[in-house]
Amino acid sequence: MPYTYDDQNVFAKILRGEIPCKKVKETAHALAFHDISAQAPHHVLVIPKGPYVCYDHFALEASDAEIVDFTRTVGEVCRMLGVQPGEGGAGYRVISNAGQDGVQEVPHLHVHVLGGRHLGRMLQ
Ligand code: IU
Repeated sequence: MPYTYDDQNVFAKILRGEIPCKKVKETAHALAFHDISAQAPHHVLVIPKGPYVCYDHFALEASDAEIVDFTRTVGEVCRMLGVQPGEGGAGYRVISNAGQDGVQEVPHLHVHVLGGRHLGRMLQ
């Protein structure tokens, strides 16, 4: 087990219902909610319900059912927000920060879904 999961992190508390969130969607294995400090008109976080620290932890140790559910939830959130390109939306960005160099603030895997404005180039 390469990672130690801290079950006192804020997203663990949200999952346990100890802290409220503005829920967008909930499935068997995932929860999507609005980021409290939105960086774009649409800024939703999608987290798995299981105790995964970051993307590689989840991708390599979660069950197929968790991975499929989580991945589909990210896609469904994009469509719920109406940001999918070519179908009325104008696009989006999905980001997952990991560890110190990735500047990860909360040690529970989350992907940011950002949209609703031109997001600029991130990689040159
Ligand atoms: P990061 O990828 O770990 O750097 O980002 C964590 C995000 O979690 C950040 O955008 C915060 O605004 C967001 N967040 C939140 O939505 N609710 C909280 O209670 C806390 C952080 I603490």
